[in-house]
Amino acid sequence: MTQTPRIPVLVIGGYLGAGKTTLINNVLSSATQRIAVVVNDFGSVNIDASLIRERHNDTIELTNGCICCAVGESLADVLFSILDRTELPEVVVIEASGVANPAAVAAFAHIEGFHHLGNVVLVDGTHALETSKDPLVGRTFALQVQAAQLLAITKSDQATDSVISEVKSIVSSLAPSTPLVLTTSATLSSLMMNVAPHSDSAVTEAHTEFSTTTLSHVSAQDEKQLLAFLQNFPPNVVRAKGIVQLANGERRLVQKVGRTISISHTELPTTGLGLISLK
Ligand SMILES: Nc1nc2c(ncn2[C@@H]2O[C@H](COP(=O)(O)OP(=O)(O)O)[C@@H](O)[C@H]2O)c(=O)[nH]1
Ligand SMILES: [Mg+2]
Ligand SMILES: [Zn+2]
Repeated sequence: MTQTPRIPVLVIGGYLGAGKTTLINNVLSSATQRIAVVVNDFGSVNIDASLIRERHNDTIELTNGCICCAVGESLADVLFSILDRTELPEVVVIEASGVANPAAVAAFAHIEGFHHLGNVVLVDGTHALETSKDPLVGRTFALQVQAAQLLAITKSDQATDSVISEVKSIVSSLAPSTPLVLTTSATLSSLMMNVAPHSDSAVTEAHTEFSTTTLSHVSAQDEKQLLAFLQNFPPNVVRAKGIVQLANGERRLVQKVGRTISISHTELPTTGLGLISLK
């Protein structure tokens, strides 16, 4: 009988825009292990997979639905197909969707052939005060924090010390015994070593408070017009991302998290804009 491989699975969770893709990209740029990345996007525009794929071939995308509930079965299929490979990855990293309960995603990591290393849950230092108190999404946020074996507060470079300490106290009150680190651009290898042993409980619910939309034909004259367009989104649009063409043919990667907008050059093809809104 051949020995069954047990591939460690690390789940990266955290609310919309918390910095999951950024973290994974940072890790991949210095990783020495063979890592397979599975990226789940709640919206239909999965630029995360393209952003990761720019640096990393072994990237599998699961778009248009959340793996902790709606498209759960396809995550199982992806994991089974990884086991069929002749050369197995040494680690599987799953980027959960921003609305997912990481505990429910982690349940898949108990498929035979894998073992669950842990859930690293990112908390956006610049938005967590609002998100945690929001009547619609506060519970999603709390479930994510409580599912963590390791918590990381991101964007600490963009928030004041007093905001960060408030975020810390909210997070610690939700998960008093979970280790918490502060990052501007954490590396997963150092995070992984801090993931403690744990047990999982899977909670699966549909995320009825969120809806997704794709604006397929967004174009803008220039960056200024693009910025104005993004600033005018109604406040219930909590996340937007995509690649948009300007009149001069150049393309821009657009990221909007809450009120924070970033626009940067990209050579990737246009995707339109994927929006996630609160109903
Ligand atoms: N200033 C700052 N921005 C960050 C940090 N991490 C992520 N971001 C930005 O936050 C936005 C959302 O990041 P992304 O990784 O796509 O979040 P995800 O939706 O959780 O995957 C992007 O514009 C990132 O550049 C950080 O540590 N500091
Ligand atoms: Mg992402
Ligand atoms: Zn889900």
